[in-house]
Order: sequence, then structure tokens, then C-alpha cells
Amino acid sequence: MGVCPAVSRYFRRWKYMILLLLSVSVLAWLATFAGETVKAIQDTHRSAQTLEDNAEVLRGGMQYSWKTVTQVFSNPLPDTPPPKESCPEKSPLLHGALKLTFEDSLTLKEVESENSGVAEGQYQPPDCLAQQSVAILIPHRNREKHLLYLLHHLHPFLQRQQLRYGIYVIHQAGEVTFNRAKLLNVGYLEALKDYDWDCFVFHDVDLVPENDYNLYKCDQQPKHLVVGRNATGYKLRYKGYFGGVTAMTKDQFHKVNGFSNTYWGWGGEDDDLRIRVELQKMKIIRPPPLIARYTMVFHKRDSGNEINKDRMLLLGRTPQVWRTDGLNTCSYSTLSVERPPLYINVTVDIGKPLH
Ligand code: UD2
Ligand code: MN
Repeated sequence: MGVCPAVSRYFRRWKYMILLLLSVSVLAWLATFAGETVKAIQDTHRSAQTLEDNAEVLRGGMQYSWKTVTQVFSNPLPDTPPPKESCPEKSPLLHGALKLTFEDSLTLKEVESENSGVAEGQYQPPDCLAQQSVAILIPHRNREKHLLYLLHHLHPFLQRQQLRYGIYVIHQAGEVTFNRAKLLNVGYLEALKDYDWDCFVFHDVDLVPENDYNLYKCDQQPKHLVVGRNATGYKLRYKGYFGGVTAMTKDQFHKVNGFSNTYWGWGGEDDDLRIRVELQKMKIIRPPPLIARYTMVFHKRDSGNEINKDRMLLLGRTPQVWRTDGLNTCSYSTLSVERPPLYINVTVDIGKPLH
């Protein structure tokens, strides 16, 4: 009696299934083998490359200390710097209140030699990763001596705070009426071309901080760093005062569309920024008065920066115009960007008032 046809069909189908399974396993095995071969070839290549690199390092000008040699041979990528740890929340280098000096004989060369860790106006802590990167923006014209004093004190001050920072001097070209606020908008836009800074500090050239606990870091809210200064008995000039030195994150400043571009001459532009901040429901914060203290280098009102008689009128219009007067309408032409050792010097033509 022959096998019944249903059973024979059943076995035939299984035969094919088993054959199929067998071929799949063979293929998988071959693929692993091939993968391993390629990996082995890559490994050989990599170790050859490492040896070549190591030989290169040894041939080069490195000092042949035993430590260096063992490091080179135990580290397959000798060029990779070791990962840095974050700098501590509170820098161990802070002093507190500082004794400031304003020597007439001070020179830029001296300040440069005191700050050899600064390159082209920028610095980062050598042995830890800074908690914030900060661009200091200084509006400037005809105040070279003040700039020298500020660089002299600010570089070591910022280094003790273990910040990654860059100091930008935005220099208004020509004799047209000064416009502090527009220069600061330019500084923000130009600094962002160099690096994606976390925080911006808008800084008068003549204000020197007296205490390094006054941190040049940004916070959850815009920060006003000058509670008091020598000439005004170290008291807040008036409620809502937001001049001198302020710190805002990239996003906070972007949110308020920066400063107004329309304040030519002295006054009002700092109050305008306060109104912008308040319109965004942000709240100005300040460090304690004993810390937020500054010395303002004595000066008279500069020629070319006369009182802006329109400032009250302009301040009344801020809620209506802030969206169309600020970073998004800041037109200027950059005449030069120089990078001497201690700052980035942006010279700019910002135009002139409409009337
Ligand atoms: C106050 C504010 C300042 C600003 C100004 C009104 C304080 C401590 N500062 O400063 O932030 O709101 O009033 O506009 O309250 N500058 C030059 N060259 C010039 C003119 C001005 O470099 O010819 C720059 C420089 O950075 C100076 C800043 O603009 O520090 C403010 O001008 P100021 O020092 O003449 O005004 P001041 O001290 O009344
Ligand atoms: Mn001043």
C-alpha cells in the first residue's frame, strides 16, 4: 500500500522548509565571518595608523619624558584632549571686595603681559569647563584711557569667575551723535558671528566692578549689576534704573528685540530696555547692594553725546514700536574687525539720526 498522498505532500513541504532554514543559517554564518574579517582588517589598519601617529609624535618636538611615552602608547588617539570637568558652581578663586588702582602710567603692554592667557580678546578656564560663555559688549568712542583701566581690572576679574568670555569693544566711527544702544545691538549681532554665547553683558566703559562676587553670569531673569557706584553714594539711582552694566541671556535679549536704535545722544535708552523687559513680563533682578558696587572713572559729558531731548517722547512710544525697532531693524556697516590680544575691536558706521 503506498503512502497516502496527503501525508506525502506534508513531508515534501517540510523538506523545503528545512532546506530553506539550512540555507539561511549558512548565509548568516558567512555574513558574521565576513563582518569579522572586515573588522579585523579595520583594526589592523587602525593600529598601524596609531603606531604611525605615535611615531610621528615621538619624532616631533615633544619632550621624551617616560610619562609622555607611556601615555602615547596607551592612548590610541594621542591628539584628543582629556575631557574636562565642569567648573564648580562657586569659583574657588574669588576674593570679594577688591582694591582698585587707576595708575596714570599704566600701559596696554603691561595689561597684555598680565593677561597672557587671553588670545584675541577671548579666554576660557584652563582646567575646567566654564558654566557659561559670556560676551562683554562695550560701547566706545574717545575713551581710550577708560578702556585701558577697564581691561586692566576686568580680565583678571572674569578669569577668577572661571568664565569663558570674549570682550567686544564696539567703536562708533565718525563724529555723528553717539548712540550707545544701537552700538550694543551691533555688538550682540557681531559677537554671535564668532561664537554662540550664552550670555551678554552690556557694559559702560567707565564702570569698574569693586567685588568679584558680582557674577558676570546670566540668570533666569535679566540682571542689573550696578546697584550703586562711588559718585551716587552706592545707592540705586531710582526704582527701575537699568543703566550701566546689565546681563541678559541670548534668548532674553532676542525676546525683547534688543535695544531701540533711535536714541541718539545721552539718556533714555536704558529705561527703554527696562520697558521692553517688563512688556515681556520679565522681572529685573539685582545682586545684594554690598556686592553690586562700581567705581565710575570720573568724566564730563562728552561732546557728541548731548542730552537727548526727545527721550521722554520716545519712551512713551516703546510699547507700540518695540517690535519694529530693535535687533530686527538694526542697519549698520562694519568698517573693520580687529583682534588685538585683549579685545575684539568692531568699528562700525551706524548712520545718523533722522532729523
Ligand atoms: C549713564 C548710564 C549709562 C547710560 C547713560 C545714558 C550709569 C552708571 N550709566 O551713564 O549706562 O544709560 O547714562 O546714555 O548710570 N560713551 C563713549 N564715548 C562717548 C559717549 C559715551 O564711549 O563719547 C560710552 C561709554 O561706554 C560710556 C557710556 O557710553 O560709559 C555712557 O555714557 P556716559 O558715561 O557719558 O553716561 P553716564 O555716565 O551718565
Ligand atoms: Mn559714565
